[in-house]
Amino acid sequence: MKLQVEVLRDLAARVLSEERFRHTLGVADWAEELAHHHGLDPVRARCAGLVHDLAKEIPIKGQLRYARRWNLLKYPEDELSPYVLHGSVAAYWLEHYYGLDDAEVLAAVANHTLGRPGMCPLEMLIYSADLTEPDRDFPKVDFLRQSLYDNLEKGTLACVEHTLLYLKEGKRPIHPLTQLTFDDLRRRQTIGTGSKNA
Ligand code: DGI
Ligand code: FE
Ligand code: FE
Repeated sequence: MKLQVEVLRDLAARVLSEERFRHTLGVADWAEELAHHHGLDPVRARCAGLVHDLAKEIPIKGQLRYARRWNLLKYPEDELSPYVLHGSVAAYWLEHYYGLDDAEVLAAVANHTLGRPGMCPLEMLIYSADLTEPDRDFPKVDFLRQSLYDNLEKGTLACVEHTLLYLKEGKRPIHPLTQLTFDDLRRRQTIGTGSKNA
């Protein structure tokens, strides 16, 4: 399937609750704006934003069933915190049932909750836009939005750091990919390649 904003928007509107659809539009708008600002493809950013949470409202048992059937379980923690699976379930669904063949958009959808080491700019954009879309409201959100505007890679590092702190404060288990993503982004900053892709 060629990337068609209207098709993906209609799909999201059909599958999601009103509230989740509103969040989805917020992510799509903000990701598109950041993409323009950083010289990335705004259509891809909008499309990935529109479909990133497509599997979020499937009951958790169903998400786990799909993840097992489609071989998407990679870490023991995936089953312990199965609500982190909805990105990879959505990406598989979009690729295999809707014929979406844009590898970057699929990766951005798959990795929007946990990230991964070596994220491309579109993956960083969706991970971060998801956390900082206009409806999000927490004390540090304006700081994170500004950081993302200034430098996508540094801003994404700040977003992952925020997620780590939030999970630690809530005494929730840290998924290995969240920690690996943080370590990778920090290493990229310290070896001085930080702004190349931002
Ligand atoms: O789907 P959204 O709510 O829009 O946002 P999301 O896909 O980023 O999911 C957010 C949830 O994912 C939030 O409850 C925190 C959780 N999460 C992210 N990283 C980790 C995590 N949960 C655990 N246990 N461990 C993680 O490393
Ligand atoms: Fe999500
Ligand atoms: Fe989301």
